[in-house]
Amino acid sequence: MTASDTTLFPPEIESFRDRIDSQLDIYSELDGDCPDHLREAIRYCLLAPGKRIRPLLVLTAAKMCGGDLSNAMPAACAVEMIHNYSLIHDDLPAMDDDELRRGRPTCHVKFGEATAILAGDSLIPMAFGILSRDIQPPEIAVQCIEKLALASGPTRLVGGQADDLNLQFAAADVRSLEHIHRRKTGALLTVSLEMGALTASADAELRNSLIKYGENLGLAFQIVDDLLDLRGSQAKMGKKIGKDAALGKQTYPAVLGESASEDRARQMIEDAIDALTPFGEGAKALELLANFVVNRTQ
Ligand code: GRG
Repeated sequence: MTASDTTLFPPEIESFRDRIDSQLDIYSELDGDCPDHLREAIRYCLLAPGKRIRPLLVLTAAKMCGGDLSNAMPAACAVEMIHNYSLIHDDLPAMDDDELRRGRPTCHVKFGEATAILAGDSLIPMAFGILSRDIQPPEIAVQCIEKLALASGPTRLVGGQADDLNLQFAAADVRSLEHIHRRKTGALLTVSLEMGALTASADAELRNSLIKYGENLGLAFQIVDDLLDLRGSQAKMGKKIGKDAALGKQTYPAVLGESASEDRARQMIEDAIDALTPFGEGAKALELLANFVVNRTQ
């Protein structure tokens, strides 16, 4: 997969992609006190051709709430950094032990395990530094820091990952799967929308509508991810597929069956779109994105 293949979003969202990539490039230049091999590893992962769903959600939410894209951009880059750290660490031998990510060797395969751990570690303070420095006014910056810290911490992203690793060989039901994925996958997607709305100083009704959309989108995203791991294409996904079954992981298709998983994902996408009612016509971009998520092949 190359960057030019990743035209997955409606045009009005796609047009933000280059700006996100340029800003990530600037943010990861890092001065001479950062060792060259560490900088190289950080940039190798961060600038790799990902789908950029989370930063695109930040910018789209900000736009829908009448905000200024340049004030939302630091939040867009910060959440992509946290996401990238989580991918680097998830790929490590101690976790999912993956050799391929975004169509390239994973960070630890290319740079060694110690550098991969440190590259992931680096992205966390980089993200919070950017939020504290570049979002105005400072009260909104503090709210973004608080929300992203919660979403990426031990009760959300990290906790969901910990439970997912522990559940690997246990019997699961839909409730326990959803409890994991609301935290592991859903929290970062939802906080992306929330930060976009915050940087636009949106009112509580609009923020809550985006949060509800994000929660449903997150679960649907994970169901589709599980289905793609079962029947997707390695070339399109840019990572090894069939790993969940090989590891004995509990997935939606394993628990519910493929067809019921598809139905559930579609229902969640409908619920996500319904949550956008307060935005009226302004919701078009997120409706298209929701439909993309459920129909995606990569
Ligand atoms: C190590 C704390 C920690 C968490 C890891 C990222 C993660 C949590 C697990 C990855 C396993 C996985 C397949 C999760 C499903 C959803 C997900 C996060 C997929 C990857 O996100 P995409 O598809 O990736 O947005 P790109 O590469 O497009 O950015």
